Amino acid sequence: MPLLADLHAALNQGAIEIIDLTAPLVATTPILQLPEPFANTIGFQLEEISRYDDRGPNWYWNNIHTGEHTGTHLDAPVHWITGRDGRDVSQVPLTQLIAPAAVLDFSTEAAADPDFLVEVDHIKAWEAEHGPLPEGGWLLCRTGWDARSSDQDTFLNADENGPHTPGFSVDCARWLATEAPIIGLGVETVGTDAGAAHTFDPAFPCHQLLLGANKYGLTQLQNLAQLPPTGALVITTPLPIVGGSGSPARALALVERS
Ligand code: 23J
Ligand code: MN
Repeated sequence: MPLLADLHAALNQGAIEIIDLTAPLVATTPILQLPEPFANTIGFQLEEISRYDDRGPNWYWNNIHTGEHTGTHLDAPVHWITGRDGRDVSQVPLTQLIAPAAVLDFSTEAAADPDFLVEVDHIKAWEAEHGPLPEGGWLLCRTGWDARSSDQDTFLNADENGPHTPGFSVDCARWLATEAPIIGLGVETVGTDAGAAHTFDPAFPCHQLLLGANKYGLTQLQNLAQLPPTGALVITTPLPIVGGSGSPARALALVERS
């Protein structure tokens, strides 16, 4: 079967384009800021071991310091108490690491209202136009928030009442967890939940309900604007951290160009 040779030729000829959905990992990569009394993740940092110097004359290398949930990353079911008996990040089936995506665009709504919440009806309206959400695939939600990802303050968009970033209503999170055929939810924001989701009932419903349904989160995605509403194939590569609750990941989308 010449399928892989055909794929390689299509990639080289540009008939299939590779879109990088990953935010670069730098010390200024935004990280979630939970309020007191909760503990927070560390950001990304390089610690130089040697750089063609006394410590190693012919070689350059670093230790990396990072949280599991720093930058573009995958949330595994065990990240949340509702998924504590579910998969850790090393246990994600390989077939789910290559999966189709539906791409929904709420950038207009999020620009008008940073607290915009996707409702079930928004998704049903999208399905009426584009067909059902992909079985075994991702729902990727574009909000335009990737344009803010180089600056922690505008990315988190917090005031005295907490962060203001778009997300999903409790009903929508429940529907995505229990009714939709998806394996997970991908977003451009710091987490799958809205900035105000600490005030929802239940709090952080995307985490609570989707991870509890053995589904995944994929966060801080970029370049979703370059994807078609249907037909993209997403390759996600979390590190196989045994027992890990998540991992930074390279996320790539394959898109057919005609
Ligand atoms: C821990 C607690 C709350 C949240 C999160 C983590 C995340 O967003 C995450 O990266 O999983 S909202
Ligand atoms: Mn996370």
